Amino acid sequence: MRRAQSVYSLLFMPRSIVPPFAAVEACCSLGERKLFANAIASTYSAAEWNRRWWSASSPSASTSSTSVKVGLAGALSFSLAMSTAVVAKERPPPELLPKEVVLYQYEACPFCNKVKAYLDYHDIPYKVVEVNPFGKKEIKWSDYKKVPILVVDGEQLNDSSVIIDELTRRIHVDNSIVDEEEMKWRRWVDEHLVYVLSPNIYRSTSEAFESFEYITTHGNFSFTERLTAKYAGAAVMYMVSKKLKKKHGITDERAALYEAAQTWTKALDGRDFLGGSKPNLADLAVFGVLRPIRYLKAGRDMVENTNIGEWYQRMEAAVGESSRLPV
Ligand SMILES: N[C@@H](CCC(=O)N[C@@H](CS)C(=O)NCC(=O)O)C(=O)O
Repeated sequence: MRRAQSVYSLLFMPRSIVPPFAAVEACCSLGERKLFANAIASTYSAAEWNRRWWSASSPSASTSSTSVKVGLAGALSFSLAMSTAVVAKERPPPELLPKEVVLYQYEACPFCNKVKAYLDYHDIPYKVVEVNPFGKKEIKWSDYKKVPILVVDGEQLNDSSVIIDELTRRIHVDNSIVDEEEMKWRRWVDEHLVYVLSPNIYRSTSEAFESFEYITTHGNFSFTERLTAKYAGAAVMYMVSKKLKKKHGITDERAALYEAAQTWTKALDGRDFLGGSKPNLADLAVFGVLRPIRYLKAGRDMVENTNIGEWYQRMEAAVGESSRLPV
């Protein structure tokens, strides 16, 4: 795990190549669905977005007439609503809820998004402090210099998996059962899935721009940093992503993404979630790291070309509204 994490950091932070963009590279994926909706509002109307989603979920929908599409989308929407309505969020007993939770993060960081998916699903309210990746002055007080850092009632927790394990230990009344399958897939997320994302979101120059547009819009950058990161960052990451591909033996990044999505879908083995009728920590981890890319081209392609869409939609419904507190 340790090894994988440090390799990951190096992977996304070839400082020798682009020192100023270290953090941007480290966080190869891109922010929450809700926030992203604003970013893409100028590109897709809600109706257009729905159309894309549903035509992706159902091959027949994309080839049929508009009216059939609308009808099918409605029917699918309805049946999905029916099938997801029963999945309630898991709320910890109020007496176990922490009183104050602060997440130090980069909006686009996959590890931070894993933690957010966990907090959202468990309805644990949290404040967010967006760290400026250039100076990191927001975490000057900490010896640990990566994000996420979660401060729970004044206590600092570092590293996404440690944070999730520790919160689970605290809020779950019965957490004695070790689920090997869940652990295996959580490791798969940290050791495999995250590595496939970066080459995909910086795959072409236009995708690199799309990614940096989001990163720089939602991260904590000054005006000048934003401009520099956006243009130079996109160009650099386009090139760096080619190196990353090679380093991880990826020949076709999209094929690797689709394969990962199909591998995950296969692991579900007909269940709604890996956890059965409700998500477990592996479901939340996969969802957390995919959520930021879902509405980028890579994520759209993934949904259109694999069977992951229905599970993803169930997860969106199960995780529900974010419990992030307004500042
Ligand atoms: N194993 C850690 C990895 C955290 C990590 O690598 N975070 C990146 C951001 S995605 C980071 O903070 N890199 C250091 C930097 O930006 O300088 C975890 O799971 O939380």
